[in-house]
Amino acid sequence: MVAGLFTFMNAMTLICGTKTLDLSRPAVMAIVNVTPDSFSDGGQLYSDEKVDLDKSLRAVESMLAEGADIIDIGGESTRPGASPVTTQQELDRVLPVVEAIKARFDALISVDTSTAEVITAAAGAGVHLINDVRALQREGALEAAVAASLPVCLMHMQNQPKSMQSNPAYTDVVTEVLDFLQQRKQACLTAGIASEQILLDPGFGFGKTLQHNLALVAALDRFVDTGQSLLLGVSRKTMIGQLLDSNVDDRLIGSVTMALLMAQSVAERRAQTGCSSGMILRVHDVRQTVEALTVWQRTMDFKEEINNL
Ligand code: 8Y7
Repeated sequence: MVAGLFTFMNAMTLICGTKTLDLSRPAVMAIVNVTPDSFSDGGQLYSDEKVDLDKSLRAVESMLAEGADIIDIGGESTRPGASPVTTQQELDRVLPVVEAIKARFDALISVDTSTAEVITAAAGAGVHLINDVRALQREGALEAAVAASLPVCLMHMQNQPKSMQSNPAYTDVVTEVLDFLQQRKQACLTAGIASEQILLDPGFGFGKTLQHNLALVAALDRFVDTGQSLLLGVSRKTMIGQLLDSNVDDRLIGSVTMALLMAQSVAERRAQTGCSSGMILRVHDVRQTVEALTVWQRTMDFKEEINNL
């Protein structure tokens, strides 16, 4: 087969413990917040101040049916201004949901956490990927991730959730975010995590103004050129709201459009450079994102086919 513009040169596979994730095409990570206070879906999976397992399982079931490749379970809200949770609270929120999903579905699960104990317990319960908005900087987190032998996503955040949106400032946002991610990647390599197991994420909205976020979207080529697989999340975020002047419930089309645009620019850069790494899009609206990606991919595949005739 001739590799054309929109197929990656060497289809890549992420080894996720007992499962593998095909990253030759953009993968969709579905957001499942088991928090009472997340910004767009907080409390939806809560009843009587506790995680509602039945509701959570129904949400996961639909997301899988809609084509989610990964289920991302988070027990700490990182929305701007959110208060920290204790390790015990996080464990109590996350573990029962992970265990229930494992018992019922054959899903690829990621855990959204920065806490060493949660990484270790979640890995013990059989999760497949670690998604850390603090890039494994917390005490013991890197060691716990190494011991778990799972892929890790390192995300950039300026400051902490409580204060990050008060006055984000950079001299050169793209270079600073890239430098940080390279430095955290190096720490992971030194600790013994393989390069192919490290995903990088610019962290849209985490200590960033609209201008900063748009500068990062415009510079995706430079993130692709790191050779690492990328995880990108803009779903329902404030940046979409700012572009549309819309509330969190009216950001669906904007979020899907931005996701598709990022998928397109990453794919194009990869085709130009022959880079084989993958991309994961982290979203709330699985069905709509999968539909958009499918239409795009099918069209690009057709174009490639006729160009190869
Ligand atoms: C991201 C994330 C959130 C993101 C990665 C939200 C946990 C806020 N955003 N993880 N988490 N990347 N890797 O809007 O952009 O969902 S929480």
